[in-house]
Amino acid sequence: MNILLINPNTSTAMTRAIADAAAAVAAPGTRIMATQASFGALSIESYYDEAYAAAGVAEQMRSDQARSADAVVLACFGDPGLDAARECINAPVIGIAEAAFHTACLVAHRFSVVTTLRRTCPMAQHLLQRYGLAARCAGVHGTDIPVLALEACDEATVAQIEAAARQALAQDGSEAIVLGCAGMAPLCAQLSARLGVPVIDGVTAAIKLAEGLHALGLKTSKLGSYARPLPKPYQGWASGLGW
Ligand code: 5HY
Repeated sequence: MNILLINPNTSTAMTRAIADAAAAVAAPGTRIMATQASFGALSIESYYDEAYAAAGVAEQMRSDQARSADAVVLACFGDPGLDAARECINAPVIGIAEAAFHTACLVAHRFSVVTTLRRTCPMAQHLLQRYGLAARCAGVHGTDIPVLALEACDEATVAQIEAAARQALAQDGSEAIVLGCAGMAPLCAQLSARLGVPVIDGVTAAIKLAEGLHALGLKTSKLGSYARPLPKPYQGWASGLGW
């Protein structure tokens, strides 16, 4: 199967790291095609960044790669543009936050989220409410590690995330950790070994969920909310992006 992996930010280095993490868990017959938004923020750390990221995802969903993919994974923890992306194709579209939350629910009674800037914590809390999983999340914790600082993956950063995760497990009484940034994907195995609890990274969780949906022959329902966008003129810089 072919999975299109879209990094909604415009960091080529992060796209490469995310693609490597995805390829490391992909089944032998799974081909990962990695791409990123053609415009927008180098890292997504605010509602403003996210607004353009959603548009960047929507633009990528018009590509031939998206149209021919057996599944699409959106590799940003805010799941920007997820609903719009599901309207564009029949194949499943999976956001890494939704994938991580559901996966954590399968291995723990309650989980905690450890993410980047504290200001992004409400975004994760909003997603938990939207996905109906708020009761299974015991807490969302920021580390104030900037997204792009994760590209270095240095020991100090790993130790800071580990410490935040230990504090979350103790404070929340949770039993698993969800990593709240696609850029943390390369740290997942190392953190799980250090913490001794399940640590879930949304990128790899989404890849395996996509493979499962494909194996089951499941595609996005087009009965209503995810039907194709309605054809209409688009004006200004978005002219040509209409359906
Ligand atoms: C992400 N931002 O996964 C999110 C993480 C965050 O550029 N890639 C980003 O902090 O919301």
